[in-house]
Amino acid sequence: MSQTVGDFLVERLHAWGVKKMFGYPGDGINGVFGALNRANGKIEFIQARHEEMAAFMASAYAKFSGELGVCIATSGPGASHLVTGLYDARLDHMPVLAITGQQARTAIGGHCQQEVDLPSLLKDVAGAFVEQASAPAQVRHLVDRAIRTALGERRVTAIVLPNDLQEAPYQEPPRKHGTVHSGVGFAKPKTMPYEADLRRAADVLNVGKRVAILVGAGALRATDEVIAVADRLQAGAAKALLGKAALPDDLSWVTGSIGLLGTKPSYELMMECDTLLMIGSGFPYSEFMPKEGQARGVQIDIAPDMLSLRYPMEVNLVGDAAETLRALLPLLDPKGDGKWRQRIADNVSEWWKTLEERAMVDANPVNPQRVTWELSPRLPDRVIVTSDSGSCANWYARDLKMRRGMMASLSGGLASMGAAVPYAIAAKFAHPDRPVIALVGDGAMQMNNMAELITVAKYWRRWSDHRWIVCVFNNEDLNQVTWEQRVMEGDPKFDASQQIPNVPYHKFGELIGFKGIYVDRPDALGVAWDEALAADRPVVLEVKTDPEVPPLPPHITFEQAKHLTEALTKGDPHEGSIIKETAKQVWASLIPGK
Ligand SMILES: Cc1ncc(C[n+]2csc(CCOP(=O)(O)OP(=O)(O)O)c2C)c(N)n1
Ligand SMILES: [Mg+2]
Repeated sequence: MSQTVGDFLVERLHAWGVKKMFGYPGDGINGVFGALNRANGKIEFIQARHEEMAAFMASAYAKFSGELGVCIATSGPGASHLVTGLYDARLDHMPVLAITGQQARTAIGGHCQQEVDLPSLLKDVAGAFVEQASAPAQVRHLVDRAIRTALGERRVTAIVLPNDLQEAPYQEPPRKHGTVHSGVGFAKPKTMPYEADLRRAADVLNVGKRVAILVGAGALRATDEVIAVADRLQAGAAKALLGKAALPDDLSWVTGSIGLLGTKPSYELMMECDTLLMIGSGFPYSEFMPKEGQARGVQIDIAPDMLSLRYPMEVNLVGDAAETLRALLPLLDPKGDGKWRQRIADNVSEWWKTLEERAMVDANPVNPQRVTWELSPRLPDRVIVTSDSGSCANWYARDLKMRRGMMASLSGGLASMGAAVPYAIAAKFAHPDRPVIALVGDGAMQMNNMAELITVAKYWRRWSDHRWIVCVFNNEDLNQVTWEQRVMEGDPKFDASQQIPNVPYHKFGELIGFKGIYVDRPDALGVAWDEALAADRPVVLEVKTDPEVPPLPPHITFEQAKHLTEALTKGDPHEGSIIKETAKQVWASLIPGK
């Protein structure tokens, strides 16, 4: 059989170094699946339960491996299912290529079954490059450009392949007018600011007396460099959610997460600094940043469009974090008396005590903060942790102490529910020898994570480390939003939208061959984590948690507090069960600095 366009596509992806592809089949893309089959495992196909999950996997694979993520789906519904997962990659600046099928070229425009205008549908999310192929000789440069653009610009790109074209004989572009002759290969550039701009940055940083650093995902591969610069400047450092693994939490001057899900020392660091150095972060909430004019700012980012976006910076450096910091370091003067850093360290150690107290408060039946608090010291070396969007993201952000060598991520920019399990699956395909833990709310479990456990059941035996744990926070509530209704809007809980059915998640795990563990007593948590981490197979650890423990920001505003009070007095159906101790914590955290 001569080489089809499908065969060529697989061959070309392989030439680009693509090793894995996440997706779901359908007749609109059968020509490529036939080719994948004929290619005898040259590219491993990983079958998700749903195309959105495959796109989340591609996004997370890019995050955890540092390589291109690839997902594939059929025409029409398969392609439209991909969209949310692709937006996750887009908003977190991940290089992802989506390949989708399409109706036959002869049928396009004919209101055919499963015919969707895919270039238009994908135009926003894959705006950097989205093309529908119409001739065999075109496919070579479509693949080359789509991959080079995705890698070079850290964007989502898409190729739409009509199904008849996939089966057509491949043809190299003939040497004639109107053809394109592209090639394979991309070498990541070393992106560095000019010396004069580094000096301007150093001038700002050298005169600062109280330097605050904010790191994000862009600093994940610059841990040593950030530490060296922070030590030289005697600075404290806060971490945006996607940069959680950029700095270990056992350093006394690391204040942990920032923002709504963040810590009080991070808030204080930002409110009290006179100089801000922001590295590889698009952290969106400016109310957690210094007030305009309070601090002089220097920012380093690989993407020019992310500079001076959240705070007006004096020096804006386009550069790779590690390279730029390495070049900056010799220009920085060692700083003074260490008082600022000591103050930060004192705040941090105070805060860890507060977190412990909060985790130990009695709740009905289990305080969700205790779940992550007990996990934190038990985190195995080199673990990869993922979290879903929901109240568990608060506990993930605050309670888990990262150590050197660990990885952690979630759907950051899009903050989509349903990402934790596909992220944790992709983590295993990127690093089969690492233990993986996913933290998930029951709502997100019901939405789609539960089905994706079947994917784990299908593949876990081929992972060299079998530890794959999903911890489900069963609170029968869409709790993060319940609290947002109460605190942000001052409304009582709307049971019709918030209450969700009780499901025995651990039993579902057992049904499909996992170990199931159920915990409804706080003192059983430690043992449960130990058991889960010692298991020889994937685990569903289900914890019955209390929905009345508020996942409030470290410092909530007076307005929000007032709304909370109103909600409590306006006949919230759960008014009576708001535990007294928790209410006290809430009030204690209202006043900044207290
Ligand atoms: C796809 C999607 N839909 C809706 C939301 C809004 N949302 C954010 S958190 C949340 C509640 C999540 O509930 P659950 O998973 O049970 O976690 P909990 O907050 O109860 O711990 C909702 C509805 C979202 N972020 N993503
Ligand atoms: Mg819930």
